[in-house]
Amino acid sequence: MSLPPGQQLRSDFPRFGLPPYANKFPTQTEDCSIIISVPDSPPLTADLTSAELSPVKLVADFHCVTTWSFSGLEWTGIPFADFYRRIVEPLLTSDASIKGAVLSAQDGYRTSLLMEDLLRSNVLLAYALNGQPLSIEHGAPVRLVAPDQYGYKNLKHLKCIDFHTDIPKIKRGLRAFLDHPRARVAEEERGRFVPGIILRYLYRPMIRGTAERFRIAMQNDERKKERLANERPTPKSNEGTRL
Ligand SMILES: Nc1nc2c(c(=O)[nH]1)N[C@H]1C(S)=C(S)[C@@H](COP(=O)(O)O)O[C@H]1N2
Ligand SMILES: [Mo]
Repeated sequence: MSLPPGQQLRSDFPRFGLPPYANKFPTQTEDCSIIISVPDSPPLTADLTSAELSPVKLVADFHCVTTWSFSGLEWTGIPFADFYRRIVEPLLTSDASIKGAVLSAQDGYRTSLLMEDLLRSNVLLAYALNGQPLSIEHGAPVRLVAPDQYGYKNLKHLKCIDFHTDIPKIKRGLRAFLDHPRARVAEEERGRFVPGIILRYLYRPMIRGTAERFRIAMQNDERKKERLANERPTPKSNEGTRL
């Protein structure tokens, strides 16, 4: 199998991301609806499980900007282009054309994408992975899957999509520097100003520690939930204490 430039295959698919998000988790993991907004209209909630949207399966590889890749993930979800044509386009009032979107997640993570990248046929709003509902690790309840873009555009725990007539620029400082507006894997667009071939070597040493940090944070969160579940009095014992 040939990998994109600078990528190396991993044997597992880790929970991963920018370190500040390691300890942030979605508050809601069941409801597959997202809030969408277009210029000059109030926001609207769209349910991805609605009958007018037909889910598809897509087998794709996943490429993180730090150079790890994982091969052969089977996602289930709604093709982004179908969602856009059926749900978003009918809301557009002005004839100004939509050029990009900002995606926001339940953990506070945000990213922007160009419409030409979002409307590719292999982009999904995914809610299942390998036949199971998305786990918290991999983006429950809904995530973007854009296999031609680096992982950092594949936003997990998707909450809102805001469509814009200009190309949205949402990151400042170092984040802006590291965020390429397109982040195409095939072109090695890892960052905005530094060539991808250089960033490869800067990012690669960060993989092990980041994966470990995300793994431990997940483990701690699971333990915390378990503890809370055990501490919570059952309805029966509640009754007993009532006078
Ligand atoms: N909400 C959210 N989405 C996110 C991130 C994040 O920290 N929070 N990290 C991004 C990065 S950098 C990567 S590599 C992938 C990792 O996806 P995974 O955890 O399913 O492997 O999620 C992307 N989407
Ligand atoms: Mo990443």
